[in-house]
Parts: sequence; structure tokens; C-alpha cells
Amino acid sequence: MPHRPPSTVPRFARLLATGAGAALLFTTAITGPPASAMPAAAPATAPVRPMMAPQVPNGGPDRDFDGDGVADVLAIGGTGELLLYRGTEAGPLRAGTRVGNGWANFDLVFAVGDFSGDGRPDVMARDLGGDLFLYRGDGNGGWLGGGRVGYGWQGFTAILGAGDFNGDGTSDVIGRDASGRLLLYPGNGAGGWLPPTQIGSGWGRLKFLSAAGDMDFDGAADVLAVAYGEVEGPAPGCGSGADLLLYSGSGRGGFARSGAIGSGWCPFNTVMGGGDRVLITRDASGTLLRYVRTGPASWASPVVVGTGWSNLRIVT
Ligand SMILES: [Ca+2]
Ligand SMILES: [Ca+2]
Ligand SMILES: [Ca+2]
Repeated sequence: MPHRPPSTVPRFARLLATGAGAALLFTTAITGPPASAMPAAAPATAPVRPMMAPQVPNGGPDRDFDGDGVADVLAIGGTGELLLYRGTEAGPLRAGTRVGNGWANFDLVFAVGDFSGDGRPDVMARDLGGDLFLYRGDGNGGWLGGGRVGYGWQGFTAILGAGDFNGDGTSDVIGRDASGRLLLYPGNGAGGWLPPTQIGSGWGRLKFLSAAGDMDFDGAADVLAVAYGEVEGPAPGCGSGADLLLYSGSGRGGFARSGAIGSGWCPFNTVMGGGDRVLITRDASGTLLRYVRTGPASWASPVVVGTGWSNLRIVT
């Protein structure tokens, strides 16, 4: 029910999904191949100008795409349509509405917060050739346009919007490369990049890297991941633990400490940030659950916010 696209197509529906014909809106901000040229890959000439609207302090990437004050969820349907599921304060997501077409060519799409600096949350998407595109949200559930903001990103096994991980007021991106290194690509607040830095190694076995802001209430944005237990057998499995690990950000672009804040996350095939101190999970039956962190060591009871999501690709 919730994932069936509507018969009518809202405005801004025809969203150009490939680089061909798309205006390169941020030509001064395109990065080089991130792995081979780090940290020199970042453009030295990227202009830095003040934010037009402040990032939510220490929040995860802003996911309120329609501007009603509640985080939303985006997903890609079977024919490449982009669907917006508006969030509600305490209950399930509203039915999806189509807000774009042609998203099937992207193998990774994620919420990045306000990367362009206009105060409205944006989305990034990587295509099969490794190009990274920024789609600027209009704050009303639609899009202002898109442009390429990087290339050479095909080597990353995970990319996520990290909120303001380095504490300078701009939305940042974290990527994990094939060797398990974690790299921070700070946004410059104007749709471009500041020089990347390596912030971790040995992350190759972790799953569901996510960001939901400051999960331990120390004032700095954090990163979450699930660690499957060791399992004997032909293929690595979930094992008994499936701990949810919290990597506490230092607030300056690094990590201060880490530890498990949950266990038994095995049933989920998706774990992602869902707003400030919110995680959303999907299980094998396609049920979405919302987990809200209510204190340094406490969760609210999870709430079902959607069903029938098995065949959707969720925008993380
Ligand atoms: Ca919303
Ligand atoms: Ca930042
Ligand atoms: Ca924190």
C-alpha cells in the first residue's frame, strides 16, 4: 500500500538522473578520484562562503524533505521512481508520492543534509560509473536541480551523509573504501568539498554505517554500525551478537571512543539514520521500525512506521 506510486506526478517529477544534460552546478567543487589522490584530491580553489542557514547543531543529516518539521524517508521503486514518504510525529509514514524518475541507474543514494548551503536538505547519488551527484532539495518535497560533485567514487563500499561530523557547521560525507579505511569528506557549506582526511581503518567488516547525530548526548555527531558475530561456515552470517556499535565523534572530525549500545540487530537488512537520534530498520518481511534514542543509555520502544517495504530500495 504505502509504496504504490500515485497516478499523478507532482511538480519537479521529471528529475534528470544522469550526468548527460545536467548542468554542472558546482564545477569548482568536483573532487578528483578520492582514493588515489587523498588528501590532495580536494579542490584548493573551492569557494567557501557563509552558510545561508545554520545546520542543526550536532544533528544527523536533515531528512525533513518537505519542510514540515518531521523527518521523512525516500525510496526508489522498481521502475526507478523516487518516492517520498512523509514522516509523522509518532506514527507510521504517510503514503508515498512520486518526486522523481530515472533513479534506477544509481547504485547508492543517501541523504546528505544541507550540502548546498541554502538551508534545505539534499540527496547524493552515485551512478554505476562512480560519479557522485548532488540533488538539491527545494524544502517542499521536490528538487531544485542536480549536478556532479565528484567522480571516482566507485571504490567505496559505503558512503553516508554524516551530518556535521567535524563541527564546523556544514554537512559532511563519510566513505569506506575497499580496504576498510574510513574517509571524511567535509562539505564546504556551498556544495563543494574541503580536503578529505582518513578517520579510521579496519571498518571493512562492519555493516550499515549510519549517522543520526549525537547519539550519546555529548554534543558531537556520531557514527553507528552493526557488527555481525563470527560465524563458522561457507558464508559469513549474522551470528549471535549483531551488536549496534556507537563510534562517538570528537566533534572535530575524529572519534573519541566506541562501544556497543545494542545487540540482537540480526534480523535487519537495513539500518539507517532516520533523523536526529533516530534509526530506522527494515526486516526480511519489509517492516520498518523506528528506534529513538532517548538518553545516553536508553531507547524508546520501537514503533512500526511502515510495512510492505521489501521491494523498495531505501535512500539511506
Ligand atoms: Ca517532513
Ligand atoms: Ca562539517
Ligand atoms: Ca556524540
